[in-house]
Order: sequence, then structure tokens, then C-alpha cells
Amino acid sequence: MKVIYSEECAKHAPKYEILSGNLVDYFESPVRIEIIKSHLQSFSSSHNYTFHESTDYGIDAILAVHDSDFVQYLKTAYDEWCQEGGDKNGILPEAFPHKNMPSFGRNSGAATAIAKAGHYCYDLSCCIMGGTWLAAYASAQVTISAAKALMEDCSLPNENGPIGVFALCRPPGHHATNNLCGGYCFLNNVAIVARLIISATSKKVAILDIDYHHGNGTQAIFYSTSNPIYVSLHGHPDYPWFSGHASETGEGEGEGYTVNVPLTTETDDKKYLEALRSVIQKIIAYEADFLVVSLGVDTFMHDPIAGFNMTSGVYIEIGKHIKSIGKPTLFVLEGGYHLETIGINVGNILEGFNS
Ligand code: OKP
Ligand code: ZN
Repeated sequence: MKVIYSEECAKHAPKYEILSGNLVDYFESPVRIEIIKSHLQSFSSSHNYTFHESTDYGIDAILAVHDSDFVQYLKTAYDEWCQEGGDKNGILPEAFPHKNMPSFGRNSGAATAIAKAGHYCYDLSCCIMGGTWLAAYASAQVTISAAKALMEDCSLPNENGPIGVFALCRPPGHHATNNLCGGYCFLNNVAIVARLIISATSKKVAILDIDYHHGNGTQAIFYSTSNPIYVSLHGHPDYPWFSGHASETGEGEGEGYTVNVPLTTETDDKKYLEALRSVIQKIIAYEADFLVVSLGVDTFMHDPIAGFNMTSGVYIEIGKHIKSIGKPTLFVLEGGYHLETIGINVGNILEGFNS
């Protein structure tokens, strides 16, 4: 199985975040992908993982999902902030426009870098530093490179079941919308490749989001289209708080092509696999040609920011279930913050898929 990565993904590395009023180390750190990479490397003879540095395919696929003013903001915010005398550690919003504020919905209300930060971001998890754009761009290029590899290789004969490629990237993407960053996410990697695969092949794509958190960004981007279908299992109620209800099913042409399965925080292996089986039936009925998986392992019982009760063993079963869909599959890393187990849990999903 091909694993695509980029050293550039390490260039975004905020030191801290605030969790329940406490200053804590930033959970979404560069070590996450280092740990996963070395875990997969230690298995690479038996499971045949091959590691490939990503290629730079340019900005077009990114601009097919994200507004150009938002992309411009991500690129220039840090320099602008520094020119305005801001702290070198980076820029975080100080206030967000809400619907009863005069500048709500008006770009003119966001003149300075700090105001733009509130305009283009919806929480406090997305500090923009000197390397943030480079890392977010690299994360998207890793995912695009993985999608291209999958499209090339999926016509090759493969006796062992469907072919898979793993985009080992960060920062993650599924909380980013067309014009907002949030939830550690700047560019929506999965949305970028779903749209890329559709425009390159004219085929149908299913997105299966198994991160603990609802992928509100991916849902929003594809809410009014029937291709791709977006399917999410997630802890509820939990972050991002204002989306992910079962009643959100899409609109217009997209009606019925968003599927949300909110699960209580008591969810364990058995309950999760039951829910997964039911959505797999829906994905099979959709008759997708490609599957893109938002792969988060923050469903693990000891994850520091999530609430499920799942064990490491269940990830092998999850991988096997995903394999049973039988389609060329792109795995794209999202969350997972328990560093002691992130390698084994991601490895188990891939192992189940490759078994
Ligand atoms: C990103 B991904 C915990 C605070 C939440 C942001 C979480 C972003 C998760 N209660 N802060 O979906 O793993
Ligand atoms: Zn998550």
C-alpha cells in the first residue's frame, strides 16, 4: 500500500491551546504523523507499505473548493499580522462576527489582520504561524498526490481486494469550509480530492467520515450536491456543536446525500460496528466508484479530547468493513490525539483493509 507524506506538514506547530480553561500543549502536533510513519515503517515488509514524498500539483484543486479571498488570507495573514506589530508566535482571533453585530457578513468589517482572523475562522484552535500556510498547502498536496496515485493504480489487477492509498497528512481538513478555518483545519483535504476525482473521472465518490468529530466543513461544501455523498459517524453532542444532527440530510439536488449518524459518548466497539454496518449498506446502495475515508482515530477510549469507549482491536474490524465496500479507497488522516496508540490504531485500520 502506498503511503504519501511530506516533511513540510511539520511547519505548522502551535505550542498551546486552551482546553476547559487550561493552557495545554497543542494536541494536533507534528509528532502525530511521525509516530504513524514509524509505526507503519516497522511493519513495511509484511504489509508492503511503500513511502512516497508528495508532488506539488499547484493551487487549482484547492481553489476548486476554497474561496480565493480565504486562500489569500491564509497565505498572507501572518506577514500582515507581523507588519501590524503582532507577536511572532502567531495570530488568533479576538472576536467573531455574530449575527447581531453590525459587521456580520460584511468583508468591510475585517480591515486588520486580527479582524480578518475572526472573519475567516470560527474557533480558537487555528493559530496562524509563519509555517501554517506551507503546512496546510503541503497537507492538501499529500492528499492530491495520494488521489492521483489511487486513480492511476485502480485499473491494475489486484487479487487481494480493493486498492487503497494512505494520505499521511496534517493539519487535518474536515472542519474547514469553503471560507472558514476551524477545528485544527485550514484546507479541506478530503473535499479537495473528492472534487478532483469527480472532475478527473466523472465517476461517483462516497466520503466516509469516521473521525470522532462531525466533519461540518465537508458536509457544508457538498450539502447541495448528490456527488459526492457524505456519510459521518460521530460523537454527539460534542465539538463542533452546531452540526451533525441526523436531521441534516442535504438540500436541493443534495437532499438525501448527507447522512449523519450521531452516537452517544457511551459508544463502544459493538455499538460502533453496528452503526458502521448500517452506513456501509447506504454507501453500497449509492454505487460509488471511489471511496474517500476521513480517517480519525480519536474514537479511541483514551483520546484526550473525545468521548467514545473504543479499543485498539476494533480498528482492524473497521478496516475490514471498509474493505467490504469493495471500491478503490483513499484514506486521509484527520484526528487522533492519543500519541501512545495513534500508530497502532491507524495501522490496524489499514491492516484490516489490506488483510
Ligand atoms: C479536530 B478533528 C475539545 C476541544 C475541541 C477542537 C477539536 C478539533 C478536532 N473539547 N477543540 O476532528 O479531530
Ligand atoms: Zn476529530
